[in-house]
Amino acid sequence: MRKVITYGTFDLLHQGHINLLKRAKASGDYLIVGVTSANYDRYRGKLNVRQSVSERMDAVRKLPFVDEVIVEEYEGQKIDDIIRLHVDAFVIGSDWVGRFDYLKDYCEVIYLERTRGISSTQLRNAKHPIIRMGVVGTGRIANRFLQESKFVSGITVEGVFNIHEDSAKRFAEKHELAFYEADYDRFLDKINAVYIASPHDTHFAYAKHALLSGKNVLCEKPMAFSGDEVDELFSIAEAQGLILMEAIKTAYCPGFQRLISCAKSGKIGDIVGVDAAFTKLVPMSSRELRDDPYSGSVTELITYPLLAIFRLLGTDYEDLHFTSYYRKGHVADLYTRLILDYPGAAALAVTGLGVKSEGELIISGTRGYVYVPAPWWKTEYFELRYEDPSENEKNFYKFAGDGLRYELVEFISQILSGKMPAESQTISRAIADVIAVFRAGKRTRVLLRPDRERPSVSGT
Ligand code: C2G
Repeated sequence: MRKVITYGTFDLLHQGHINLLKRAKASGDYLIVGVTSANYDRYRGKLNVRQSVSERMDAVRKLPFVDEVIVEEYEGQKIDDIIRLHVDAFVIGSDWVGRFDYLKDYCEVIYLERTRGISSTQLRNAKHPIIRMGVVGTGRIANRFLQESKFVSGITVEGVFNIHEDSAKRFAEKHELAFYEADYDRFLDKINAVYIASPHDTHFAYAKHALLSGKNVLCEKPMAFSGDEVDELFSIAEAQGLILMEAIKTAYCPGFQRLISCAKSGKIGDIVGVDAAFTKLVPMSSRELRDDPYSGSVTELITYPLLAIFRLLGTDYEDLHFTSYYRKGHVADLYTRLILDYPGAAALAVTGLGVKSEGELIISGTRGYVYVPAPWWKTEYFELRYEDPSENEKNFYKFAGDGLRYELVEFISQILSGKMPAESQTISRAIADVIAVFRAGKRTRVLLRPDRERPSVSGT
C-alpha cells in the first residue's frame, strides 16, 4: 500500500483544495492530510484564517478520498510524520515548488499544479465569501504581492492586467493565474477587487475606473498627486458602497500599530518631535530617478515617514518646507529633508534615492523617547528610552515576509465590514497634498550636485 501525505490550512474548503486532495489520493492508495493548527499558522505568518482547526479538519475528513486527518503543529513535523507514518510520497500544490525539496531525503516529493481560479459559487457564499482579486501591473511589487497573497486566507488572485499583453501573459503563467487581460473593462468584469501596482502616474485613473465599475480598490502609493484627487476617489468609493485603501503596508503591521499606541499613551509624555527617514540607494539609471515628473525620492518614499508623522501629530501642520538635493539638469530629487511645523511640535521627514542615511524613527517626548531602528517601516522592534536607562523597555514583534499580507488582511476586513476608517482617508489625502506642494516647487530650497561623472555607487 502506497501512503501519501499532504498538508494545508484548508480554510473555507474550496474546489482548489478538493482538486488537490483528489489528485493526491490518485497518486497512491492511502491519503493522510495534515491540517495546520492556529498556532502553527500564526508562526508561519498565515493570516486571516477564519475557521477553527476542528472545523477545517471536519470539512477535510468528510471528503470520501481522505483516509486520515492529523494536525500539523510545528516546523519540522513533516519529517517526523513521514518517518512515523511510513509515508511513500509527499504531495503539495505547485505554489510551493522547490520549497519542500528537503523532504526528498525521506520520501518522494510531488508538486501538483494548483487550480487556477475558484468556482464562483463559493465567492457568493454569504457567510464566508472569498474575494476574487486581480492585479494591475506586472512589476516587482506585483510579483511580491502574489508571493504574499498565498499567506492570506479568504482571497484568491485570479488574473492580471497589463496594457502589454505579453507581460500580462508571462506574469499569469509564472503565477498560475486563471486569466490575463490587456483590456481593462474585460479584466474588471472577472473580479471583485483590484490591486493597483502600475506606474505611479496611472494609479488615479485605474482606481477611478475600477471604482466606477463597482470594484473594491487597493491602490499602491501614492494613490494620486493631489488631495482633491484622493478626495474624489474616496467620494466615489463611498457613493458606490465600495472600499478604497492605499497600500501602505507599514500602517497595518502589528509592530507599527503598537508603537503608535505606545507613543500616544503618554508613556513618553507629550510628543514634541518626530524624525523619520527612509533612504534607498538605487542606480542613477533606475526608474525611480529617470527624468519624468513622477520620479524622485519624495514621490517614491515620503509616504512612509509621513505616515508616522501624521499618525503621531495629525495632519493639521501649520507650515512645511523642503530642502532637496538634485543633479544639475535633472528632475528627480536625490535627497530631501522636509520640515513640518505644528503648534507645539515639529517633524522631520528624510527621503533619499541617491544619498544614504540611517533609516530610523525617533519620537521625542517630554518624559522620554521612542527609538525604532532601521528599517523602522518593517517594524519588528522598538524601544522606549528614558533619562534613567533602568526604565527602558524593549518591544519585539513579528513582521512576516514582505509585510504586504498585513495590508491585504486589512483590505479584506474593510470589504467584509463595509467600513473605511476616516483616519486613513485623511492621511492619504494629506500625503497627496504634501507631494503636490513639493511638485509645485515653491516651498523647496534646492541644493545642486556639482557636475561630474556618474557616481561610483551602483545601487543596492
Ligand atoms: N491549492 C490548490 N489550488 C488552489 C488553492 C490551493 O491546489 N487554488 C492547494 C495548495 O497548493 C496546497 C493545498 O491546496 O497544496 C492547501 O492550501 P492552503 O490551505 O492554502 O494551505 P497552505 O498554506 O498552502 O499550506 O504545512 C502547510 C503547507 O505547507 C501549505
